[in-house]
Amino acid sequence: MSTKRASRSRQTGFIVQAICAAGLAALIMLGFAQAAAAQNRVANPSFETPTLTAGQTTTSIPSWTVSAFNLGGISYNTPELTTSSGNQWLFFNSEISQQTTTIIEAGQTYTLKGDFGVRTDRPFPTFSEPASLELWAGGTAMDGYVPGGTFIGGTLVGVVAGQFRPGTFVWTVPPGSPLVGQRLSVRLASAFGDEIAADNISLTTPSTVPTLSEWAMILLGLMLAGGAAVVIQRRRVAG
Ligand SMILES: [Ca+2]
Repeated sequence: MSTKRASRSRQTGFIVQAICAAGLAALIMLGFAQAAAAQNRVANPSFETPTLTAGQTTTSIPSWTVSAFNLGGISYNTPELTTSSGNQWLFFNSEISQQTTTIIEAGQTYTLKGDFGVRTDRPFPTFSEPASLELWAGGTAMDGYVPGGTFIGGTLVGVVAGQFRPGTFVWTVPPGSPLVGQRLSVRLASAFGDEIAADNISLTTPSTVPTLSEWAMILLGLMLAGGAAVVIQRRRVAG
């Protein structure tokens, strides 16, 4: 192989590496952007604040409002009930609510999720669907309720001793909805007043359509790749 050809081969190799690096960077940036778009709108969603140690419980539930009748709080994982979402979970026997900073947008789809369970040493249930996961619009979150708010909808989750089971409620804002512009709130309730546990609450919007900044990053990646391809072509012609 001649010196000139070897040099050209090295240059081509470098350009190919540069294209791969630019493509990888664009993908990473896109990944971050999509993660941001799927951001959970619920504060203290997994009840990991305040931080407890094994065996501890607290009646403090930051970022949430709680009914005066509630006898619950936050517990560290116990042998009677362990969650896959962090080290702590909520236990309650009445209502708990939180107003998010999310404003209802026309045509948007909101997905509310939560996991519910009960300790093996608190066996009930006579009833099969005791946990209520609810989405509300407007009003103010107070004392575990959303006074002045509009109940959008929700789901009932039957709990099983010793494990958390998921519940999901999806709402797409209908055309002409008078709720557009109002804040979304999340409310959890123990439908029959028995102690149940909750964890891993999330409120998200889909990220299937790239945002303007995502399109900009895709365009940047394509321009870098296209520019490098032109350079290779020119060097081949020159060689
Ligand atoms: Ca948790």
